[in-house]
Amino acid sequence: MTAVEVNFDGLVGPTHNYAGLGPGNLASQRSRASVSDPRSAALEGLAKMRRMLRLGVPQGVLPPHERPDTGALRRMGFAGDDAAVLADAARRAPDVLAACASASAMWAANAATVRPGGDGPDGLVHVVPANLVAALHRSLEAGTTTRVLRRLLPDAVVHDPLPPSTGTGDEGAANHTRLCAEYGGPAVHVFVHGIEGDRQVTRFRPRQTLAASRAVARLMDLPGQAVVHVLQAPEAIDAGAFHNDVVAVGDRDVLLAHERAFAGGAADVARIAAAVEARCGVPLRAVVVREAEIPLGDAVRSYLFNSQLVRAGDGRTVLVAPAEVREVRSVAAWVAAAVADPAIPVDAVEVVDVRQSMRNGGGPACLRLRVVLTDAERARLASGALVDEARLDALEDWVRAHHRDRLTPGDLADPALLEESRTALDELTAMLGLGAVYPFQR
Ligand code: SUG
Repeated sequence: MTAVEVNFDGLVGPTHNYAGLGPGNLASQRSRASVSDPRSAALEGLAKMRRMLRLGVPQGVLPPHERPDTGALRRMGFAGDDAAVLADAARRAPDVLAACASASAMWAANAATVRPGGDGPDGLVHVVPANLVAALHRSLEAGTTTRVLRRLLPDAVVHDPLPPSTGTGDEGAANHTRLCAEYGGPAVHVFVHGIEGDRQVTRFRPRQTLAASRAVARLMDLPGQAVVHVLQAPEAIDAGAFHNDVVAVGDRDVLLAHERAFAGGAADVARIAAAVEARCGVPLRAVVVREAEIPLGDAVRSYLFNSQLVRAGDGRTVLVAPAEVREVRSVAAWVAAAVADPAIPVDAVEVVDVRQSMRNGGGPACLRLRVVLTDAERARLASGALVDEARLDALEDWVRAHHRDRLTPGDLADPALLEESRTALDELTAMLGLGAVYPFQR
């Protein structure tokens, strides 16, 4: 069956800010309390989408969530009208307000894990929205994400998120890679987790649990031979790889990973390769980057492995990398050599500037959710879900009309920001043909 991979990017919301909220996320910690620029953040995201479109990769969008989440603030004891809730939270619990104001739904790789229709017996696309229980600000995303995905993909089976508990922490596609010969053919799903049971050996608390990965694979009704579970290397988590997509990326039969990404090292890569060969009938083209070439710290600082590895419309394999790869010497050297090296299956590298997102630990790959769809499935998407150049122009206008170019932590309590945000989202849901998805619209 022919199918293509559609990238759905999270649109950056009007409250994009730096609150140091990401557990184990070094960039987010470093940026804490600095001034953000939501308008540039959103425009950078749209510019990246335009680059993808021009590469011939179908592109969709996911809307931001309603923030600050006054419903969540009320559930945590702040009362009165919206302005009173915001003011009281700012005074008594600024960290809680920051969590409820985060625009973190922009990192769509954490929205869900997706199984293409062809990968299971019922022939339907399956989606498991992530519960994101590792941090308050992200756990607030699950409900709206589930509603949005149900609207967006009316024919898909969109499951409920896994029950929320520390033992079932699920961070979505950031820890999942689907490998195959062709998008529409048989595939192997690689699920990467940071912790098995409750024996934590890392300094930073791992976010994805084996129990969650197993549950997601079960919900997706994947045959045993199509699933490989891999444990993250503890040193990768402690170096800042809070999600596996900070140290590994795959596309079709290509896997690009740092040698210190997986606990089992070469043995894990061999297990993945054996599964791909058996199930997909092709050898895995694995590119394992050695510590001697790129030290783990440089990999995390540059987010090289958080590049999007995509099949361009002309068939080339393109690595869409963050601009920071040029700024870290070992990485810049590797990238320059990679394109010329016939042993590395990357035909071109395109550099994109997503600095506003990067300062919160979100690179190009964090901003997108990959959904493999057939033509028929694509035709059934919500009307405005896919973008073309004209729609991107309209979304840029929308950003310029609604997003501020400067936001400080103190601004999060401004009732005008909440109003601006709601006005923006109301307009956006109409543009995307999503109907009412936010609490303030119901
Ligand atoms: O969960 N940052 C996000 C970044 C997510 C990146 N996604 C992937 N790797 N796929 C996180 O840590 C920071 C928000 C703040 O600090 O204000 C944050 O949540």
